[in-house]
Amino acid sequence: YYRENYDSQNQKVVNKVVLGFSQVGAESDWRTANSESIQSAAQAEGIKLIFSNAQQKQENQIKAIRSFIAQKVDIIAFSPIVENGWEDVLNEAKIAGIPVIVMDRAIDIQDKALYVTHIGSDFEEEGRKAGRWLLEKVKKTKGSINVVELRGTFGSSPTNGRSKGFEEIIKPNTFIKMIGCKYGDFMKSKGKEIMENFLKSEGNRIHVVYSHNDDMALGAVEAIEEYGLKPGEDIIIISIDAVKAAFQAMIEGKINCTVECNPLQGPELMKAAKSIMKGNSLPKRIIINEGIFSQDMAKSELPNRKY
Ligand code: GYE
Repeated sequence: YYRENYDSQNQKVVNKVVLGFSQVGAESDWRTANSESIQSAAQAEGIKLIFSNAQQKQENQIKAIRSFIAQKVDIIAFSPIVENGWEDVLNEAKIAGIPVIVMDRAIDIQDKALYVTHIGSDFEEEGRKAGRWLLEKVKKTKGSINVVELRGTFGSSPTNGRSKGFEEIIKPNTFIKMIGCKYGDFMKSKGKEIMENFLKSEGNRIHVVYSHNDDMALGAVEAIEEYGLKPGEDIIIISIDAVKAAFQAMIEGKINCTVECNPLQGPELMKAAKSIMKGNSLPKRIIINEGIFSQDMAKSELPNRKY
């Protein structure tokens, strides 16, 4: 995909469109699939991609965006690690005249004109789906149901949305009790660690784990097994993302359900980038459609999974 320009001698120069993308990190299977989707879609569309990994640190993302501005890229896109703190750097992009696309995670900003569009999932709805599934699962049980929540990254939009949506469904049902929540940055190792701590303090009182992503759920599975309980039977596990490894765990009976969050957003991003270059306007919000999968569907669905 090309952009035409005229140089100082008024000669036409044709360059590939350059997209600077600042990625969150490489914390999960979801993220790996998302990065691959962006890289292959850029190649397929002939867009030159400058890809930068922020290792889960906002300051690295701010630096990356500043370097995209310095390199005079055509478009900047990023998946913001956390929701707040983007005013300054996005104002710098605006002054440089570079359009910005927010992808995957959302930002919380007053001046909505600082980005063109936000492409990504509805995290609150994912949380509601998880909550509704749990309600259905436990509605006939007697006594209270104790839930621990493995949250993602503090201040990130998927964490905020997934907590909020789940709570909205669960709260009116007072027999379901949230007995603890901890942040595990969407990483398997941290999911395991925080689950170990929950088991140490709460032990057999835990009936349900609600994990904000599959990697942390898989870490929790290990912790529960090492503790001598059966994940998926002694403790119900609800997760989000629906990556292949979670399907494998569902087939083995160790995760009960996973809400889909589709990482294959590269083609949508390139489509948006091309529209912007053509001067077309875009909707402020582009939502990715998603489903939910439980153990009974895992075997038949696994061969269809792309990530
Ligand atoms: O659920 C998690 C990843 O931002 C939606 O980030 C994404 C989340 C995803 O690390 O696995």
